[in-house]
Amino acid sequence: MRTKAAVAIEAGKPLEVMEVNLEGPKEGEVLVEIKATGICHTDEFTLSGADPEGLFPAILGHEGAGVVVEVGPGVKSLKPGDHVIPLYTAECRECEYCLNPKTNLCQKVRATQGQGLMPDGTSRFSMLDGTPILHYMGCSTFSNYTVLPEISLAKVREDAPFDKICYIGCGVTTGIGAVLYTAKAEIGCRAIVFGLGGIGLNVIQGLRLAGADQIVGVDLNPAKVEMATRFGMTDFVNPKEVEGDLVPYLVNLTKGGADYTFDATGNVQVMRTALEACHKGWGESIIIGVAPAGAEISTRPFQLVTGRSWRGTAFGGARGRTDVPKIVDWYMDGKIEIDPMITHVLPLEDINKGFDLMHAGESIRAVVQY
Ligand code: NAD
Ligand code: 022
Ligand code: ZN
Ligand code: ZN
Repeated sequence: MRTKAAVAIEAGKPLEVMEVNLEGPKEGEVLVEIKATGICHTDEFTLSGADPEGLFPAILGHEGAGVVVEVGPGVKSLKPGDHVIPLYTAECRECEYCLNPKTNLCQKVRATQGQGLMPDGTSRFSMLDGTPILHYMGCSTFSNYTVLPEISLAKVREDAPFDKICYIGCGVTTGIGAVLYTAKAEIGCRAIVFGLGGIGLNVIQGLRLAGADQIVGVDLNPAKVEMATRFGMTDFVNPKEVEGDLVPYLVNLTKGGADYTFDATGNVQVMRTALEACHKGWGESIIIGVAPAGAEISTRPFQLVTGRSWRGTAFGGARGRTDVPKIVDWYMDGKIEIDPMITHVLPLEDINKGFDLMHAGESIRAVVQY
């Protein structure tokens, strides 16, 4: 078939909206009509050329929601008409990783996904002249129709609006999951969230859900205060307005250090501050932000010897097929909010404007509606 898609032709160039060829689903694969897709940081990271593993030409996009159109041979868990959210972290439920409760990093399709290919080692997308186009993070949601492995789709309820739940495909689940699945934060805890963007705001609402007593937000941009307060932030700190070292200031504010800190900036200096602002003896710091290629973190080992832990999370530690449908329910039940964070809605033709808005820090989340 043919479908309209925004294609990343090469690094550093805007996406080009065009018709492309899409082959039908093979063994274990599913054809999905994408109804809405969010524009997230890593799409821009890849398009800009900063990602050393970035491949071209490719159809980017890893945050979306849509409807199953056709299932390939052997597909048992989905049927045409089912509503789904694509998963850049699959859940096969049978690999060594899926069987270990300590991780969500299913490895079943990891190798081919990283090469921009389907599990059989080929691509379903091509240019009208036949040039192959690569998949991206197993999702390629910047296409009106896309093909994914069955294990890379979460089936969700049919009354949930696509233009909102697409955000659960990355930002919402990453932020809330980091609190509930990775940190397993307890009622009454104190926490600090560094970076109040599309991820940090969801960490804040995850902490509110967990029953945290104190939720300190840290950001260089005071324009983030209003939204963060709405989502549950109790104290705001602008590092530019703190005289002297930020660590003792935060330790004092949290009465000895935070039980949990979260980096949602991707800045390695911030990651160090986040670790050191943890409480002696038990504080845990969780890295969510993806740092530039080759970056390194450092601290004095004494910080760890004295009982602080440094951890990280991918996709909030969520097991997509199991946890994403629950998060959609939480949204529909009013336990979490999404609507105020979707600051812009655009047609596919304007997708590059969405990247500009993100770059300028003007959007929390821009969503493309097909
Ligand atoms: P964003 O740009 O919307 O937000 C980042 C925020 O950090 C901004 O508000 C900015 O003002 C603030 N900031 C920047 N430098 C700062 C500093 N030195 N001190 C304090 N605040 C600072 O980005 P986002 O969409 O929220 O994503 C945040 C990070 O999370 C990115 O690195 C992204 O790649 C990563 N991410 C990771 C995962 C995962 O699974 N681990 C998933 C999604 C996103
Ligand atoms: C999503 N991310 C950033 C913004 N939006 C993001 C980027 C990378 C990861 C998670 C979220 C990530 C963390 C750890 C890994 N990845 C490796 C997991 C593994 O090796 O099993 C990651 C993922 C997918 C891909 C690359 C890196 C990919 O498909 N190319 C989950
Ligand atoms: Zn993302
Ligand atoms: Zn698995």
